[in-house]
Amino acid sequence: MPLQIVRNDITKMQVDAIVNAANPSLLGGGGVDGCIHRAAGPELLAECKALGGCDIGSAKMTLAYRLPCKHVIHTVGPQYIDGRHGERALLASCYRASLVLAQQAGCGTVAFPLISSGVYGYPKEEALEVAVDSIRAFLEENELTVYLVIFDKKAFQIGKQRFSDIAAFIDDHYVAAHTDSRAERLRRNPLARRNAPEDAFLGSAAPRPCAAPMQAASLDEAVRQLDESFSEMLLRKIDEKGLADAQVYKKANIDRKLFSKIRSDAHYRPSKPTAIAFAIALELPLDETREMLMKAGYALSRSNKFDVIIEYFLRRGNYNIFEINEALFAFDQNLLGA
Ligand code: AR6
Repeated sequence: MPLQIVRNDITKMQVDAIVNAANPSLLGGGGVDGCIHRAAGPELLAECKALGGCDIGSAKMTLAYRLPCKHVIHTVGPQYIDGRHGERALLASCYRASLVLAQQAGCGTVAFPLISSGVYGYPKEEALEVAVDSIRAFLEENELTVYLVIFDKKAFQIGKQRFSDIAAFIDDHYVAAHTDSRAERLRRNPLARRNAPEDAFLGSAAPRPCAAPMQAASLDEAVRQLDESFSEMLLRKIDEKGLADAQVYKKANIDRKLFSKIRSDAHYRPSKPTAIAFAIALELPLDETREMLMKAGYALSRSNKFDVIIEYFLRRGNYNIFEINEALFAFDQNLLGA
């Protein structure tokens, strides 16, 4: 998956390069900078001393010494004043400059902390948005795997405001399906369902019946009469929409190798997050998404928080996979993509 949000200590990431949220002296400090210097050992500071500092929004690269990665890219984020002092452009420039350096050094995998969101005071939600937007823009043109490493979920209150309407949607649908006494009554007395208008929505979540009854005379024949597969439907939809393969797999946050595998194997069975990622990249409405998932043997249910969050976005026609992944992350769910 080209962009993944993970919870970890960045000094533990086994990638080609990790990024340090440094200060203009590059001589170490607190926060993630302190962690990286402690884990790398004194040789890192010695190399940093020779770099002559770094401007805000720029980046410089060193070796990683005792860290499990190959390089450390030191970038200097802006100190947040009020958002009207060019902070956003400078922060975006940190991500871009670091990614350019990583690519020039031949790195295939890079891990970022949430730059400026600690000592430098950038509000975490906005810092996350700038990080995701900047990384996504770079990945549209370049093939890299990027990890955005979130250290402290508790301090990171993204669930609170930005996703409050998703939380409400989950409460209404997922929680109701599990705890609502009304749902329990309906389970015991399915006939009551007919008189329950608000249940039309729940009903629409049920899997659709198969299009045509099976006509095969023997099992052998039945197996030969398989419907269009997931991979065939995917390729057909790409063609129907006049899209290029790369547009779709990049939008789906899927790497090229996996896409080639799916393209060359008509019976490839993707994971559920991968199948959904393609449906989202193709901007399929809810019913077609369900159909595509069914081809891979999956359904969207109201008994699963992950599914309810996906449904929330599909119902709103929001096909921004990175935004969906931020929400999935906030609710501790698997992310979309490979
Ligand atoms: N792994 C991943 N993320 C971490 C880790 C870690 N081990 N430790 C902290 N974070 P900050 P800044 C997160 O303050 O705001 C230093 O003194 C942390 O939760 O490290 O860019 C420098 O020398 C926060 O979300 O960097 C500069 O003077 C994010 O990393 C100044 O701080 C960034 O927090 C830079 O401030």
